[in-house]
Amino acid sequence: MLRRVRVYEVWVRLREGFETSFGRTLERPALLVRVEERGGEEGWAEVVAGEGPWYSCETHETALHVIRDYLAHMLPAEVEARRVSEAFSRVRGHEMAKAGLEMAVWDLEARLAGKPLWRYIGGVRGRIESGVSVGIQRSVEELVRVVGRYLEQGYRRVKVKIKPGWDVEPLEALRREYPDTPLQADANAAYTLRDALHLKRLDRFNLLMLEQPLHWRDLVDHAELARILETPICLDESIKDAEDARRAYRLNAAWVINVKPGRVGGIMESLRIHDLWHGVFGRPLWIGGMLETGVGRGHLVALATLPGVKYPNDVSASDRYYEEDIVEPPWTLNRDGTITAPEKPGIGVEVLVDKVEAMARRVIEFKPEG
Ligand code: OSB
Ligand code: MG
Repeated sequence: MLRRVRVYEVWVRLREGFETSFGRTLERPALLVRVEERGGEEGWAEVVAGEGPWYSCETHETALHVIRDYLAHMLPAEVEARRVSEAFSRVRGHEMAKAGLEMAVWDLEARLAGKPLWRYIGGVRGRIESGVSVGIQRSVEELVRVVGRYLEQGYRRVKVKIKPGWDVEPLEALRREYPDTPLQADANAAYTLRDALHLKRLDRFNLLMLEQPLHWRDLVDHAELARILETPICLDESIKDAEDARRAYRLNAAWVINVKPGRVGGIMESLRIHDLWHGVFGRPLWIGGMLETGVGRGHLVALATLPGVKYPNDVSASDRYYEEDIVEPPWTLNRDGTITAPEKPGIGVEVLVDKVEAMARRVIEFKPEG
């Protein structure tokens, strides 16, 4: 029985700017969702929409609007986590806004059951493989240095952001310096099919995969590109639900999917994609990140324990992103490049509520219906 929902708008500053083909981020909004149940138990999650509509159509402002004016009135007080997304089905899109509410209910429900969220959703491993996503740097030398620092810390694979003019050269330098490091590239939709022969040059770097090279809504051109490249194609932006995953499989547009719960509307849809892509199609996936605070990362850690997760994840330690996290304990990297999935209930870390309340620029509050 949900008694109250609060959404805190906080802004967090990254230790270093994060640059992709769509722009540079130094500070980002995080909408922290806190659901409270009658008995006093709480659940937490994070809306990952950015400041601008660059990675997706959503922004933190659209998410606040859609939560306050629509989703708040659709969330029943008496609801199971697995049914929250159904309650929102009349709203088209706005997956990140929906996911924030849905995932907070999952955290709450797992806590009420006294189970870690990862066990509650069917996870099978107590440690997840951690990779690091490295933004576009000022120079190739700087990139090689930054990557070297992460490898010393133990990260199991490196993903580098690429775009036209920043692709062959940086990857060549990384391969020269780190010949055996598991390496992959993410273009965030910066190319078109006309670049196919240029992208073919990446084949010689033995990348684990090439993530979202083409248009953010495309499947057909990715299928064409997949026939030309040896490097496996991974889709991120193009997969918004399990239906998209089915289409991608039918077209052979991707070998692997980067599942981000925020992008697909929450944990339930992530599980659907997992069960289809891995369970039915027998293909691998992994869990991506959106530079989450420790709150959102808790949900990513839980999802990364699922059996179909076969590659290292974009789930790094707290200190890769932030000077100080807003959870206790912060997420840390084990020496073997893994992150431990906690045995405590829910996401397994405590939110520093006083700190969040002090940081909040806006708070919206509502009582679920019923
Ligand atoms: O495309 O995977 C992406 C961050 C923001 C927006 C899009 C992406 C990313 C990352 C960061 O690659 C992954 C992380 O949270 O470590
Ligand atoms: Mg990506």
